[in-house]
Amino acid sequence: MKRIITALTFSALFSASFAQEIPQLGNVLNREKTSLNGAWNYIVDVQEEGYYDYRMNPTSWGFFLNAKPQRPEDLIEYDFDKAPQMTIPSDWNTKDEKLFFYEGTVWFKKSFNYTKKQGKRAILYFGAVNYESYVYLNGKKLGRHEGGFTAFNYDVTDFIKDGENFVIVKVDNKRKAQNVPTQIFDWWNYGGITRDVYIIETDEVFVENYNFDLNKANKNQIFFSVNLNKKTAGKNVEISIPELKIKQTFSSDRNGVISGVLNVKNLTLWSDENPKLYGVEIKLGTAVLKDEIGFRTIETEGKKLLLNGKPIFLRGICLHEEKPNGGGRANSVEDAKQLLSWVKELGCNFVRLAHYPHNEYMVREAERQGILVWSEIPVYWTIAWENPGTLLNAKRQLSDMIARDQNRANVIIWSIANETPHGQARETFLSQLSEYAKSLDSTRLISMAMEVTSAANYHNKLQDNMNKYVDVISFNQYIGWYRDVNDAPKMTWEIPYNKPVIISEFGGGAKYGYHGEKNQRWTEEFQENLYKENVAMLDKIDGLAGTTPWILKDFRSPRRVLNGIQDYYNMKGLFSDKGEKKKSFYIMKDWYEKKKQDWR
Ligand code: GCB
Repeated sequence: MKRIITALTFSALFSASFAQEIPQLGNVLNREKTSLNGAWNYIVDVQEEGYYDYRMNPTSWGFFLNAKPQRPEDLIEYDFDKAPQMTIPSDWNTKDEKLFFYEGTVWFKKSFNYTKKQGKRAILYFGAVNYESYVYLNGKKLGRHEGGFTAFNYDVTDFIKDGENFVIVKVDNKRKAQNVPTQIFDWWNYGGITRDVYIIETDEVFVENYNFDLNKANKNQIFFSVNLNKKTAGKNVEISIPELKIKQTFSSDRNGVISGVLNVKNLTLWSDENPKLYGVEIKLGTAVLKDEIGFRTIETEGKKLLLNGKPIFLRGICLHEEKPNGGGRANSVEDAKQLLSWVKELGCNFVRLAHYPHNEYMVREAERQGILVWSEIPVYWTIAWENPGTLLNAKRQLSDMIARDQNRANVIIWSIANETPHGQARETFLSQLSEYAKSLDSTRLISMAMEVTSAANYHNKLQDNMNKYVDVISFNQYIGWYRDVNDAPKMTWEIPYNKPVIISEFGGGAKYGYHGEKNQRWTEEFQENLYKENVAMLDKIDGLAGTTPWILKDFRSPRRVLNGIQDYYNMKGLFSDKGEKKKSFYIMKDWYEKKKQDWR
């Protein structure tokens, strides 16, 4: 059984001075809540004037005070209510054309009416804010959060009022060397409040998070664990799974934890072919938290990957969290459905959600559709390996990612890094991350996208000291793009570890509708040929358990500046940004069709 994941320890360590930050609540989508999505006013603050002014005149100036002139002669040089509005959640880059390339500070304000409810706690929740945020309620600081793709929440019961309230968030997406990710990365640094904002209403004692796991050794047993927000003994929690005729009451221990085993019969296991979910209800007092949970096992055996004890081949694809058609950051069921419809057309049963945790809609929709998930934290390329704060930050992002998705049956791999240059400091850092991930969740597999470093005489040998810290060996290779495509047929591969192998990236760029000879860069024919050569080569890799080519659709990146071809898009998509299929799509689709037949 694994430990239930709450981010408590890390919240405490990481932002010790802000007492109101509480562990991330699980299953936020199904809780009683008021949405703060919608129109927010915003002020672009290139020079951090919002702070500077506060230092000059702390009684009235800091932007977070939302001050208004009291007398005609009062000087206040900002006014949120006269500032433009932006729909939240979103990213400022695609919502305001003046901010397309902007990386810096923007202040956001939302006023809202609230009626306090007797005996209820109010928790202010942010699904994600990229990258650093300072949050204030009615002029009082709640806390600071770092990391652009994970959720955080504050208990605001003592800060919220009856009647009008205002939340102000200072968002800063400037790149910094010690950040996770660091300064250089190959995707758009979409800034803003990019996921949902809610006030969640709970009882005084409430279920903070929970997990349910199938016992690997006995598929008639489900382990479960429920965490209350308070260390209170003797609280009764009723667990029901009506379809399995389970309805049992358990009592909390003195740590406010309820754990046990549910005995079940004739369980239908969740799989890519039959994504069966069971309605689960967790009742504490009159509060009922509902979820839909699937039960399955995921393990390795030598070079095999076993889902529910049976070998599986992962027919995957990488994707970024980006709306189709230049629309910026994705964050809705509709976005998820659109992107996953392309994934399905390709014949996939697996997605690598690169290179950071994606929104909850995506993971849940994939789960409903029987699509397995690789979920990753943005430890990408060169990280400040020797900076203790960077490690703490990466660990926090890891525990928050796990805390949110620990009940999703489709998530089978936690990835701790992508393409990190070898060295002692990197290994010290990553081995700690891996051990930490295992200590939080022993039921899933750990991996990371490695690189092949030696390729002498067309012999590729993977050598990475991190091999012992992962359950699945994954690596990226770009033969045909960053290396000559004619090399592909000559290549031999040696992966000297007795673990399943996933090729976590391969591919090359093409502009949809641009045609020519197969040796002409950027044509669909070039990319098509690259895919043909690659799949033929991949078939020769011993222990190949899956592939996730790079990438589902073209996506925005500031690195990709070739005019007339890239225009700030990475063009390696099998689909264009508008969803047009390039020729390479059909190569991959056919190959996956064969894999599906072969692995039946
Ligand atoms: C990689 C990176 C990915 C890039 C890709 C590329 O190896 O992992 O983030 O976008 O290559 O297009 O070069």
